[in-house]
Amino acid sequence: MILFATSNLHKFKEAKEIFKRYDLKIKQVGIKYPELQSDKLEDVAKYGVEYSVQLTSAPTIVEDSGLFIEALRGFPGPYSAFVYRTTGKEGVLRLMENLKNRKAEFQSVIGYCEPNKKPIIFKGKVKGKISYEIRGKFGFAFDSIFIPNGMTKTFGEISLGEKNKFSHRGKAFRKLCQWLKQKLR
Ligand code: ITT
Repeated sequence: MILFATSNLHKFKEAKEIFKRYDLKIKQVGIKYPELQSDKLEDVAKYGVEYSVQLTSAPTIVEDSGLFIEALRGFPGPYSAFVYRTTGKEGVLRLMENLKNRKAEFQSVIGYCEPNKKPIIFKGKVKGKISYEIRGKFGFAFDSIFIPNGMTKTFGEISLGEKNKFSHRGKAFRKLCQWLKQKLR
């Protein structure tokens, strides 16, 4: 059993769907770990999981993620949760109103840590573009304005299972699950 320290139920549901495919168990714990002020998701994930594992005393993960928009030089990136809470996806679309370059990517970094061990990092990315309007009501946060490369639909227009096949989080969690399976052999 792995504990996932997160306050975001959407993240947890996506992770759980992948764990299930690997026949592994994951449980949400509502620890709110301090978020380091850093430009790097990896630093935030490492610090967060080292903090959380001390409270759980069991194998624990945290996941830090963000949306990086090329024309905005990577904004909102590590500040995605804050930007979503404040200006929301409408604010991001407004910032991009006259911009032709719509390239963006989602990144996910998982920090995994066992008690008294060093954290291990797993990463995933998905490239795509920012739509011109909000489309779809599935998913969460920026899903309805992000179109992954090779698709015409936004993440907001596809199911959780479909999103997991392409998404940053799907990729990072599959890496983690493969590694856990290897370890259990
Ligand atoms: P925890 O820290 O408690 O896990 P959180 O939502 O605050 O939850 P982050 O600090 O990692 O998590 O913030 C990531 C933000 O990036 C998230 O709140 C969304 O705004 C955005 N984001 C990340 N992955 C996303 C996805 O798959 N779809 C839509 N938006 C996403």
